[in-house]
Amino acid sequence: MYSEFEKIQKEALNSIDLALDLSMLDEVKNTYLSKKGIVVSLMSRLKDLAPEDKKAYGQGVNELKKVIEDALFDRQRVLADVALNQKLNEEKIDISLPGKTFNTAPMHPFHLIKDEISEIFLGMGYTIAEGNEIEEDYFNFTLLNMPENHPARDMQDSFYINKNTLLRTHTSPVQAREMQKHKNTPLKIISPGKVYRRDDDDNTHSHQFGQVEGLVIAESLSLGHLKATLDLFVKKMFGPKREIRFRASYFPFTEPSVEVDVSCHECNGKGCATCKGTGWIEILGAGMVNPHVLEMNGYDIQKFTGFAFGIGIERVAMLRFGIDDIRRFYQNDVRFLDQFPKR
Ligand code: FA5
Repeated sequence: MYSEFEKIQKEALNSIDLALDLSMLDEVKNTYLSKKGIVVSLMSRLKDLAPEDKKAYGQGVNELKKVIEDALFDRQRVLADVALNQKLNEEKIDISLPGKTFNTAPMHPFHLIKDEISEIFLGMGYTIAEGNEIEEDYFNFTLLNMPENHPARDMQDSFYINKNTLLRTHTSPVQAREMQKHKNTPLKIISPGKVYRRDDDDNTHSHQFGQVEGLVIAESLSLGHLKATLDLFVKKMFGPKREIRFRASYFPFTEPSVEVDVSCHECNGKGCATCKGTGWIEILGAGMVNPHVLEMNGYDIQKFTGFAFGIGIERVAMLRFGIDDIRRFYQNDVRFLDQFPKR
């Protein structure tokens, strides 16, 4: 009888050794240890044995069962390791391969210069105020001293959405909005953004362009403060060599008003097609805030004075990069755009 156990044990251990994967090992387990397996059928013979033989027989079957279980357990661990390693090998990622490169677009010169202008003024302690591209007539004109039928509206007459709403013609309505918001307290803001107006479309004019508005309100400001601020801006933007000039001008919302020109990059001031023979390119309008505008927007003119400016973003970019035609900003020609740095 015990030699039968030995034979079964030998066969079982041999089958376990020969199992090459977990499913083969499962089959071996079923053969010996399942409900219909060899070990259970050996145990079922117990009831037919003589009482004095039962103990030794039972022990023999249990030992056989234990040996098979242990061997199955050991082999199961080995085969599980083999399976895991095989899986890891199959799924191996070769991290030495070069990564995928994505073609990123260069920065658009409009945004390069808009950011650079902003940086210069942030460095002087200005903060950025947001404005609306769709603006009320009241803020775009009336609160800036251009009531209905004022002739100065003609210079910027624009794209109306309805009688009282238009695409803003300049960033100056931000002045009125900020003054209304901060009533009668000092202000030092810039506001970059897009503006739209009915205008010639030529080398230096577009019906859509960008401006950076600036507004400072404090006690005892003078034209000298404005001049020093713009002089510093121009030197930081173009370097000390390019010449600038202040030209007396007129805006209903500033008094006195000036226009600032920079010597033409194409001809160095001699006169060419780009500067229409003048040798200069206008980059911004500015002036001392008209006291009437301060008053209309809630400021005490006995206490406060202000200066303001509106810088043309494309004009500055044209001078900085030597761009001959403003229309290039809006033609999306990659040969033009690819010349600018990536970020
Ligand atoms: C204004 O728009 C005033 N709001 C500026 C201002 C602000 C004056 C605060 C006083 C105080 P002007 O129309 O001149 O002014 O435009 C300002 C700048 O925008 C110009 O100097 C020029 O650089 C740019 N610009 C004007 N029109 C065009 C155009 N059609 N295409 C491209 N740039 C333009």
